[in-house]
Amino acid sequence: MGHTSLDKIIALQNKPANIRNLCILAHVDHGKTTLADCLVASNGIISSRLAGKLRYLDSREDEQIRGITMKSSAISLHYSVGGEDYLINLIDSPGHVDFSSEVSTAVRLCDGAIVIVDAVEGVCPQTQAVLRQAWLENIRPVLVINKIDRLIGELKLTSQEAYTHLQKILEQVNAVTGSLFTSKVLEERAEKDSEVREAGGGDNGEQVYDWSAGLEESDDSDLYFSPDQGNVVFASAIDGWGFSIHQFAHMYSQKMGIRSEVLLKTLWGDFYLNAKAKKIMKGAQVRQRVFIRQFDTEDKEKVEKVMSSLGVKVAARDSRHSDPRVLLSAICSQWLPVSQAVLTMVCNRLPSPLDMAAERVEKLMCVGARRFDCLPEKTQELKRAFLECKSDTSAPVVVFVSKMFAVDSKALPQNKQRPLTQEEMAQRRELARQRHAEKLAASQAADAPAQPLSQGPDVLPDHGEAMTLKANKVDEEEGKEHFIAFARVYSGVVRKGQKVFVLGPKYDPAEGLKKLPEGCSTADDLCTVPHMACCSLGSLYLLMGRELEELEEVPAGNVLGIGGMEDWILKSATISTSPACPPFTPLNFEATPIVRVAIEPKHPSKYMPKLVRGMKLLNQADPCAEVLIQETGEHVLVTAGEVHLQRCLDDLRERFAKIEISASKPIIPFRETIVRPPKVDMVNEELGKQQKVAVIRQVKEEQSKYPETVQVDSTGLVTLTTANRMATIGVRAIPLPEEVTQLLEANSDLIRTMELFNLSMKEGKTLEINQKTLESIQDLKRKLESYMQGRKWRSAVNRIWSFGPRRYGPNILVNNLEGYRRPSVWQCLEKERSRAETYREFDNSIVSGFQLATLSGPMCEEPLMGVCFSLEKWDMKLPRQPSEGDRVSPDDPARLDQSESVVPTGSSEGKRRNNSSLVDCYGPFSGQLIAAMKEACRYAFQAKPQRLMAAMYTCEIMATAEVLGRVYGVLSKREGRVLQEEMKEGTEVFIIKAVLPVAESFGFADEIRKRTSGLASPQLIFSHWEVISSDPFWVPTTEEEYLHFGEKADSINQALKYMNGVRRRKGLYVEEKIVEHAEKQRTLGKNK
Ligand SMILES: Nc1nc2c(ncn2[C@@H]2O[C@H](COP(=O)(O)OP(=O)(O)OP(=O)(O)O)[C@@H](O)[C@H]2O)c(=O)[nH]1
Ligand SMILES: [Mg+2]
Repeated sequence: MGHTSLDKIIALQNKPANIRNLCILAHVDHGKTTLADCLVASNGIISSRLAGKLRYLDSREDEQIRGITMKSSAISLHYSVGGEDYLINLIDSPGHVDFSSEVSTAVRLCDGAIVIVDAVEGVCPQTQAVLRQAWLENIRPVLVINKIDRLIGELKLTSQEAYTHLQKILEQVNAVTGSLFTSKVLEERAEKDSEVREAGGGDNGEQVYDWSAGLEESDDSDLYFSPDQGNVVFASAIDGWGFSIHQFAHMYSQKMGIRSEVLLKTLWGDFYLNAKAKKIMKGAQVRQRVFIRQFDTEDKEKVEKVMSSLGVKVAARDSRHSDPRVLLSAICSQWLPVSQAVLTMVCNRLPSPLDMAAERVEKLMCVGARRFDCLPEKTQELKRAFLECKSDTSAPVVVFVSKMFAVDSKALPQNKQRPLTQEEMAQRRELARQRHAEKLAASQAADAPAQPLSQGPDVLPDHGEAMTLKANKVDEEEGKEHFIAFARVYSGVVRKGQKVFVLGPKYDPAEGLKKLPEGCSTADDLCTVPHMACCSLGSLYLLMGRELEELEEVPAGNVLGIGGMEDWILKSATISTSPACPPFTPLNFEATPIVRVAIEPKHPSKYMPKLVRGMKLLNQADPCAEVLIQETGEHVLVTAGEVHLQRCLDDLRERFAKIEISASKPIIPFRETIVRPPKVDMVNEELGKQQKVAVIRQVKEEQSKYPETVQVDSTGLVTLTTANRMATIGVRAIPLPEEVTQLLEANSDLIRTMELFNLSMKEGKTLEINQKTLESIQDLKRKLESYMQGRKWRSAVNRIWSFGPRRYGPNILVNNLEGYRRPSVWQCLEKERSRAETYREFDNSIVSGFQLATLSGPMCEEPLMGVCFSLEKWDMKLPRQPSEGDRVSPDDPARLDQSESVVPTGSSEGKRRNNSSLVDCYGPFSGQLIAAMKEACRYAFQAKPQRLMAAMYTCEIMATAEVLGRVYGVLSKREGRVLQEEMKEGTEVFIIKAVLPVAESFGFADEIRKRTSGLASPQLIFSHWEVISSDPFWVPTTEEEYLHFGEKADSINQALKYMNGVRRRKGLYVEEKIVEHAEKQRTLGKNK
């Protein structure tokens, strides 16, 4: 098949029933790009000899060098099967976990996915992650089990063993799908039940819950992968062959006259073929499996026979090649081309844009906690447009942009050298011939050497000049990166230059519809609605891997690139011609950006603006990278991992800033927390029984830690008075149980929604929260109650005052004041608000103080985690109502603090007056209270044993027995901990699961790779925070400790090392002795 013409593709774009939008998903290195190569080669875009070696879609240089894909890229292919022509919009995605955000951007635009699994490695962590991602976006997957050649070539399995091995892989994949399905059914069932209960139909919980009931009713049969269902292909992408059971069924049915339906059911399973009887028998001992035949390429005759019976012709140089693999691959790739097997499966099994499920549309249209039926009517009507996927002019245009990517201006079709047409080529040939002839003539007429060459060739230099002119123009343009929006049309037709609304993620169609006049269109240029902009689309492009083709219009159901949107879209956006269109739900990103580095140009004075501009561009071009300017003025880049960081830095250097930059060492995040007092000392002796040697010293130190205005009692209650002596507060810090901290971490979004609700209540508005979110909140509360039990936590959950930092963090403030009943944070769950509950004045200052205290702790100004502050005392001596004369002028600073503290309903007027009198020499009272609360929290925190928490990665390493020891060596050197080690069935590979502190992880992957000669390469995924057990402030106190560690106790304290590192970076005071007994050391050195 030759190169498909652009016209053909344009024609196909108008037939949504024959379009397949799909992406290739898999764990890293399972062969996505190699398979994509084979599919691309089937369209003649690259030569089939190079397929698998070229990795055409890995267009970046570093992708080629490192051998991993770093971005998702799309290509449109043509395929015909069963007399129908199909347009396949294929997106290749990266498998490395650092780039998992690119997978999210790809999955959003597709209706289906090819999930690849390596036949040897089986289901790996990223395989599970991508299956989940596909599931969350409601797209249908098909399976390709790749690298089957390795089963024969490397593992040397017999066909029976290979069958069992593959069967196991299928089971693993289906197990993942099954668990996704089960959790969904259970969720739906719970939802239904609660709806019934809500409607009053429930039996008050009398009935016994039968959780499996929902499962039995729901049909999940077509979810699973099974060769006889036609959703599995076995392939060896590198050799270009692959097949589905259907192909063999077809082949055998012709050969043996057995119906192919029967064959389909029996080719995969416990059956064998009795060749003589031409019958299929069950329960075979000797099974003749079709999918693996071992060729003996040495046996030339047999090869000839096989080739002729298959009708395959192989080029002479292949058959003579010394590597038998070349011949094998040449035969197989002609007999069973992988592209045919995969693309047939894709066309038959994956849905077209017309088959989009209503459920998926609703999910796309409902942002956050909103319900679909709460959306404005006009918005709900749009659902039909999605489902119909119509491309007539009356249909509203709906486009989603999932990412912006940068291309060099040279790569744009406008600036590219056009390939010559046939005529032009003939013309040039003619010119060259003329020139040649004249040259000949000139050399013959040797008497006229000085004569310039005749007229004819002059045309050429002319031509050349035009080219250089053009090149110059391109050079000028080169400085500019062009951004192209990676998008899909869901409804309507987009045209170049069309006017559209660009909707930001916070746009609310209800508000938009209210503000814009009835029946307004994009042509009216009305742009006063927040989060909505009006602009015209730039050029439209067909994405062809490394190339772009310009298009005039693109109908619904297609993936496309849109130029000229960089001023309107940062990373992703929804584009529509209808103001009723809601912004799509944000993409699900699996990776958390965690590696931060500070960046600086080599010559800051000269290049700072260039760096700032470059970082801005980088931010736009990468779905996951974050750039920010810290309070300290540093420019910080946050990335998902080391490989991602490297790519971002390269991009900055070479594309976006084009300057030399230097990056700091990664800034590692920590958390600060408190723990229960330990029962044993550092040498595992019980503390109570020991004689404390250094008690006196300690007590002295303890006292000197606190200023005079602060009192700390023996239970850790800190009492503090504001500077003007008007208020006294008492705070105690208590460590939260670990489960609670984890629960709060996991539910931060939910807590944020809840806090939004509470804030809007305070302002007298109500926010609609959907039933599902309410249930999750209820569930969160229930879980918190079950974890927080015992005397200490009595009714603590109901008394939660706030969460922090930023109002949704993993620390809580509890109201333990006698006689203050404030509205609960759980008020969204309450049907009615009790009247007795009102906010006390300055309630907000207490919250602000708590927020500040939890944002940066006393150890090294890192955020707190897992700490509960209980406010036990809050006395205020507020002066009486001031007289009129006390009023301050309007521009008095006292007015400022009104905005700071949101005042509860009813008392606002009173407070405004009070405030003015509270301004004393110490500044506004609310500010003092904030400061006092913050200080009190810090001292209360310090009164308890403090610990640092380190961010931890998990990693899975595959290694063979020989290198196992080395892997362990590297892990333990870097403070890693092995959680699990198991042998992969049927192989000699061990799988090691381990956790590793982020602080020790830099260069880890490289080191492992080097130490194991490239056999093991781990991927690090952020998993959780873990308390570092050593106390950074530890000094020996007991006799045993003195004996063990000596008086100075200068053995390495990991926590102290980390803490001082952070303090030093932040320019905080670091207490350490630099040189001790310097002379002695010098003499030691001499004696050596
Ligand atoms: N033996 C064998 N090797 C294969 C096969 N397919 C791919 N490979 C090899 O596997 C390695 C990874 O292939 P890629 O196509 O780059 O893998 P990928 O899934 O795109 O990797 P990422 O994009 O980095 O996630 C390459 O060295 C390929 O040569 C196959 O069918 N058999
Ligand atoms: Mg790849």
